[in-house]
Amino acid sequence: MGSLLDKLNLPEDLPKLDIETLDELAEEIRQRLVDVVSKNGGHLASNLGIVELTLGMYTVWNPYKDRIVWDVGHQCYVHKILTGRNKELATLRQLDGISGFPKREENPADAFNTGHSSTSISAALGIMRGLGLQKGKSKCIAVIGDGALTGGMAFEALNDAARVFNDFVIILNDNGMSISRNVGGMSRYLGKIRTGRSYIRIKKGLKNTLYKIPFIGEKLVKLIQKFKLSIKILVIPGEIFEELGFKYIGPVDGHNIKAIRDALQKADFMYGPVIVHVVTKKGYGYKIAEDNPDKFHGVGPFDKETGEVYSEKRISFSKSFSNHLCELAEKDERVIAITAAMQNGTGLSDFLAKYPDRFYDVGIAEQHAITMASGMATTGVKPFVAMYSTFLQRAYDQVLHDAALQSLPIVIAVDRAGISGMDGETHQGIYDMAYLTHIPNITIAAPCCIEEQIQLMDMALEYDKGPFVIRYPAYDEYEYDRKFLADNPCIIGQGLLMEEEKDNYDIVFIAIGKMVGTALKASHFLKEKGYNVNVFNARFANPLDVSGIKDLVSKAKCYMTLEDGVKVSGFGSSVVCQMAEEGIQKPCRIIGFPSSPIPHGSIDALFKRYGMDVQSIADAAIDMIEKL
Ligand SMILES: Cc1ncc(C[n+]2csc(CCOP(=O)(O)OP(=O)(O)O)c2C)c(N)n1
Repeated sequence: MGSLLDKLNLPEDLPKLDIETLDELAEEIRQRLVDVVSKNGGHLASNLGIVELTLGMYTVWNPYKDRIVWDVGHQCYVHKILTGRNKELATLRQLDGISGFPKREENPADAFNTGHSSTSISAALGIMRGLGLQKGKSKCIAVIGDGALTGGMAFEALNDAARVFNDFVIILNDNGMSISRNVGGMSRYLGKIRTGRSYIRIKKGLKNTLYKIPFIGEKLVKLIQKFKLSIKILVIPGEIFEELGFKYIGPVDGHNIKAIRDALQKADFMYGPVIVHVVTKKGYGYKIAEDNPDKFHGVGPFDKETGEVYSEKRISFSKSFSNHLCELAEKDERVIAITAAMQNGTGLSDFLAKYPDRFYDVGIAEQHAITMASGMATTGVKPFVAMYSTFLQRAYDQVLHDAALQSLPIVIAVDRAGISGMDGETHQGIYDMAYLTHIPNITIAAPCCIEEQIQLMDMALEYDKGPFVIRYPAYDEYEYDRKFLADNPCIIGQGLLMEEEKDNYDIVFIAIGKMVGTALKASHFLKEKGYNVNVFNARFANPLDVSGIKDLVSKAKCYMTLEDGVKVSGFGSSVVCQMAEEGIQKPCRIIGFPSSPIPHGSIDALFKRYGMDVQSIADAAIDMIEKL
């Protein structure tokens, strides 16, 4: 471990250090980031890009006294190193280790928990208003990236923040990137400021054009120079923010600690809301990440010398989704792909390469994505919106109000459904079945494997009676009998009995999605112990195969539902509710996650901790049978 990080009392010593020492410290932090993330995985490029900015901030503000809210929070590793967690960084994202996101419960310097994008300005404004009421003296600061600034909440908060008079600072960390290249009008505007084009070109261009106007040209230029304000909006960097009501400082070189410190000191002295526009480079200082900022945005363990990621050999659901969507697009011109800033994660980069005119990245704007897709569906095109389960939470109302109530046939491909693992509670995709199942006119399917996913996509393309959701995790985990699945293709609202039909079962497992494989493994274990078991692959959470499940449960002493989502209001609750309505009263157990937050950790470790691994399920089943 580097000597400065060991020697210094952080963050208190930072304001006393000279620039040379701060630069040296920046270097040490970078090495530490690469060391830890290459072993544990995590958000590397964003953290490398924000080293100098974080150091500069803590020469001016104290994170224990002032309140700093990190948007998304994925770039908080430097903050963690500087607030007493350098040693613990080795446990980053591991079960019971430190989180990869700010956590109030972890350290008082973490002012607000984040994970989903575009919340920082709202949260910091709330803290400021709360402290203001209590006559607090802290500075409230939101640090937001240009990617996060594309989210609707950020615009709502900017609108509100523009009228405050207190000490409120927004630091805009502008690297031109979301996970991939950033998109949209605001991004284009920031790009012009970054490159100085808005000021120089427009000013020069305007002057030259005016001069060319016969007789009055010269007079006009003088007049405009006199009343400079009238053309200010066109020529001064950050003028949009100033017109909204903010003071604007920038653009500042985000890798020059002195320039950052000077700008932030200036912001510190100002009254009212201030935006400091800092220009950074994602991956800065580690060439491999600088050259591939999207690959190293969020990355698994890798070789730090070569940058080679120790990646999965299995084909992911995202990849098969993307491959098959390209096939569908080739056959059917109606197919459109939509992402909310997650083109790589959802596998849509391949689609973009092949069908750029039929691909839309709308920015970090899940709500807009769903409503825009709904609008498109009214015109007869077939939008496939690919979104992580956790981020679809943002668009609940849009799914209900804009798509479902009008029975609009959009397809929502819900990726990373279930436990997503090391990003922790803000990113677990365990709520979607619970918050979607009750929506009118909605179909919710969960393939157990890639073959089923492909069949469901074909079905969704032809379906025209409402939104069609296909939810799937990163990988399927079981070696299915592919021929058996092909011989028994998906039919809407019908499940599939996975093993030969018998009577008088000791227990039947009613499983959905990824849990079908787990149920089959548990069932094999039970069979070896002499129990009579079967597994039902529900395939659909809505509409539920009530008659199929009823038949099977009627032949069993007891049953167990299995889902990789929350128990309350989820798949199992629907099954139990339906069985009760059908007058079937059999002992049952719902296997799923509790509603308490599920922390970070590997997927396997979390399944084990919550009693959802094969052995725990088999044990619970035996316990249930033996108690009958
Ligand atoms: C609501 C929501 N949608 C998507 C994401 C996934 N996500 C995490 S970071 C990120 C890009 C953020 O870009 P920016 O704010 O510019 O930060 P940078 O990593 O470039 O520093 C995205 C899309 C998220 N965290 N929250």
